[in-house]
Amino acid sequence: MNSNEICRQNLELTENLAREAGAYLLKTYQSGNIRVDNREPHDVKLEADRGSENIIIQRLREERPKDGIISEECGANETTKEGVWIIDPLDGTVNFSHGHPHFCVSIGWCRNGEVEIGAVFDPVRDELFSATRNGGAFCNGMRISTASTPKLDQAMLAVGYGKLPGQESLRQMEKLADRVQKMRISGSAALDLAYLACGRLDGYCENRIYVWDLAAGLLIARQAGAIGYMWPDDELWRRSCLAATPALAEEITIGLQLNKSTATAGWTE
Ligand code: LIP
Repeated sequence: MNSNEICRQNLELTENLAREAGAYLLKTYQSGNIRVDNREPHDVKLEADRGSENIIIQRLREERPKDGIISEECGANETTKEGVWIIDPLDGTVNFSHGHPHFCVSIGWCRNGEVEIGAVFDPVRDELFSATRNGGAFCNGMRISTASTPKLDQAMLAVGYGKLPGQESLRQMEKLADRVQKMRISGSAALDLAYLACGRLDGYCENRIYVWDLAAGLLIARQAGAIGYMWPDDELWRRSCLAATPALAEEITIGLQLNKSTATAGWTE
C-alpha cells in the first residue's frame, strides 16, 4: 500500500474514532453522570477520560497493531515505531467535569516523527476539525483558514493556563494584554488551535502543555495557514507552544519575548 493510501485510510480511521469517542463523551455529558476517578491540585481525572480512551485504543489495537501510542491516560508505548498515535481522549476535562460545554477529542497520527494527520472533534457543536500534512485543514469537510485580522489591537488571543503552579503563559500574555483586543482562557488547547485554524481566534499560547493536547490541533492550525512554534520542556511529553495568524505571528512572538530559533518539532521523544 502506498504512502498516500496509508494516509487516506488513517485519516478516515482518525475521523471515525474521534466521532465515536466524541459520541460517548456527549452521551456521558448529557446524562449528568460524570464520575470522578481522582482529584489533583488544579485538575481532575474522570471515568469519561478512560472511557473515551478505551474506545480509541481498542480500535487502534485491532486495526493498527504495529503502531505505537502516546495517550494522556494510558501513557506511552512503542513510540519508536514508524507510526505513532498521539491521543487526548478528552481535552477540556475540567470543563467537562463542571458541565461546561467546551471539550473535545484530539487524535493525531505521526509517521517517522512528523504529525501527518490530526482530528479534533467537538461533540457539543458537532464540529470535526481535521487536516493532513500538506493537504489543508477542514471543518466538517469544508476548507478552513486563519483570520485576516490586520492589527494586534483588533486580535483575540487564547492563552492556556494549566495545572502547574507558576506556569509562565499567563504572565507572558500579560505583556500583550494591553496591546490586544481581548484575551481568552478556554481550558482546551486543542479547540483553541482549531479555532485559530477557522478564524475564531488570532493566536494561542501555552507553556508546559502536553503533546497530546497539541499534536492534532497544531497540524490543523498550520494547514489552515497559521505560523506555529513549539519549544522543548524539561519534562517528558511537555512542550511550550505559540501559534498565530501569519499577519500577527512575528509581532506576538516578539511581544512574548519568545525565540523562534530555538523552536523544535519533536513529538515522540
Ligand atoms: C487541558 C489543556 C488546556 C490546559 C489545561 C489542561 P486536559 O487539557 O487543553 O490548554 O490549560 O490545564 O491541560 O487536561 O483537559 O486534557
